[in-house]
Amino acid sequence: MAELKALLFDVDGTLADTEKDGHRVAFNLAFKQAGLDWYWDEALYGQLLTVTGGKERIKYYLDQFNRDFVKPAHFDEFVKDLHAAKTRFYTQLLGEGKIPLRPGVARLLNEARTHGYRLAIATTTTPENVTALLQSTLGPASIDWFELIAAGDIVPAKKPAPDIYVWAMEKMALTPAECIAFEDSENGIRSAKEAGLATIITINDYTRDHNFSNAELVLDHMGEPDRPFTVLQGDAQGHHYLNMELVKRVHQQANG
Ligand code: XBP
Ligand code: MG
Repeated sequence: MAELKALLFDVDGTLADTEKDGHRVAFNLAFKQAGLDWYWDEALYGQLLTVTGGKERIKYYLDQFNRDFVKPAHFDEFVKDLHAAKTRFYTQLLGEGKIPLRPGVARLLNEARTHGYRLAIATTTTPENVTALLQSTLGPASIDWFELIAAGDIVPAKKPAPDIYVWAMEKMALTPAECIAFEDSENGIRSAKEAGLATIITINDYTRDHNFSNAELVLDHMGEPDRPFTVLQGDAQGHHYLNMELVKRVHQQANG
């Protein structure tokens, strides 16, 4: 049986609740700055999350929810510029310390490092967004905790395609049986599962009704010793917060 060597983390929704008060707000600021009258409220944004990737999401919005908008010439450039502005607003919001890590995330990362596990990020978001989040929550040195930050357009097919996980494991010379993934969404678990990975889910408000039937474990959050998680699916084997012992057991059972 393969030994667990690496933990692969999604970012948005998993490490932090970035969507509603981060990405969504940044998109709206970018639209306003560009003189567009578009506004993505919380409910609409939930629907737009069907599509991963900010540029892809803007195009999906226009195709599905704002068909009257007359697309300018050089449409791809227009979307790219709008998205670059969104990234500036988003990283600025993170820099202001507005978005904390979810419960248990910092603790689990520290424990994994102490025990010599390899860490990596596999996300569809823009690379600058990942470094800004790590910097603002765990400090500048934390970027080096991660052997690899696989992010954004590095693979053309974003989640739910498995490509970002496959790419990360190839770079790290690891097999799926040597890794475990942490995700929060249906697109995320589809990507991780298609890449052959055991997956632990922590849900959030946007993803609680998603289909996680093939997840090894589904929790409301990772939990802390004084803030137990609720198990929504799977067996937490008597644990009340996610630590490396439980992660290892989940991995073992999935790969046994
Ligand atoms: C995250 C996303 C991202 C962000 C926006 O998905 O879908 O697109 O919402 O980021 P996951 P960018 O958590 O599955 O990685 O605007 O930088 O693309
Ligand atoms: Mg996510």
